[in-house]
Amino acid sequence: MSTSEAKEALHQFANKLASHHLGPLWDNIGEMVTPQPSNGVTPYLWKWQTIRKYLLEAGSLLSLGRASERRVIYLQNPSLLKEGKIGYATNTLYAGVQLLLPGEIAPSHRHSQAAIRFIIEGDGGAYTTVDGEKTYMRRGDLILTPPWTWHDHGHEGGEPVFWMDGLDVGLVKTLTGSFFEPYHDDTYPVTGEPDRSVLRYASGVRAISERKKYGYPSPLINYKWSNIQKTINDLSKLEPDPYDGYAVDYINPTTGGSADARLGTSMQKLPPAFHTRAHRHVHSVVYHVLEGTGYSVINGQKFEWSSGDFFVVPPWSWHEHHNSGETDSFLFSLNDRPVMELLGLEKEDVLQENGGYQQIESVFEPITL
Ligand code: GTQ
Repeated sequence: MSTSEAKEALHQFANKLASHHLGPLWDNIGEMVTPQPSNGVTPYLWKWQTIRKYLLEAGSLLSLGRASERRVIYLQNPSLLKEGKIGYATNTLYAGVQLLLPGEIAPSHRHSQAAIRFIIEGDGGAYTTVDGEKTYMRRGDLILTPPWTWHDHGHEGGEPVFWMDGLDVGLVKTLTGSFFEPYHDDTYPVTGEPDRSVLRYASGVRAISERKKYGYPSPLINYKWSNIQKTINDLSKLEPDPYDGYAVDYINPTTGGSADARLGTSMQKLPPAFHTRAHRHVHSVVYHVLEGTGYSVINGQKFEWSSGDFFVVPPWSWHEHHNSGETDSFLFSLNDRPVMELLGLEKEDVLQENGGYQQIESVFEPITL
């Protein structure tokens, strides 16, 4: 048999297999077992002013109730929008921004996805209840809604409140683990003292009544910005991390592990002119700029950001951050690192060339209003 005849015979053979819904590994191994993580997810950046403006517009168009459930505009990474897909921020992570107007209630429900909220704008009058514990939302707070806990949001204040929602929607969908249940009433009964977990666990100590609690979910549901900010500022007296600046992970105070078992959350401070070195890791990240001005270089592309913006670092992408403003920058981020670590898939690589900094090959142009 000549080479071309042998090729043709194999091609015919593959067709024969296909008619029985069988596949030849020798044609597809390269796509299954890639030398490095590759999933076609590209970095992207969304401007805060666009999201905020459209949310206020949604505020006058959409009323809240069971028909709408939540008033959220979410990040649709264009690289994940192919083939009629609804698109998330990365293949595992979903992030959106929710608007609640004074007096409104986003009705109680529970789901198997883990959720976190990071408060962007609020006067302290809005709250979430998590299995009956009511906690008030202030700018910069991180609030946990562990999987399968009842939660509703309400607003006793006078100004619109905006917060970031982060859920492991893509992960749970891929693993086919999604369950959802509405509560039979709009609100779940509030029990006990509001913010009791904050009162019991602030500052890394715990009330002695809590000694027997260990494991997931975290008994602390609101990581107050005032506490986190103080910790990060204290940390700034020490050496910064070269890849992340002055950075902390939000942790479960009973285990020392990630605050949420599946969703990783971090806060990092970059002082003026601070420039982190480039690294890459398997876990993907959604960043939200709490404060400051600067840029990040992701796979050679420059993404300029300022307060309120969101951007995505896909899996295994080189990235470094630079504060180009005159005040400290604070970056909140959501990631899937706990899952990657649990599954033994996490890996990190640091850039050796060029002193650890990437060459900027292009500048991302965000769509403006
Ligand atoms: O507030 O419970 O952005 O269930 C997506 C799903 C928010 C919520 C989202 C949700 C919620």
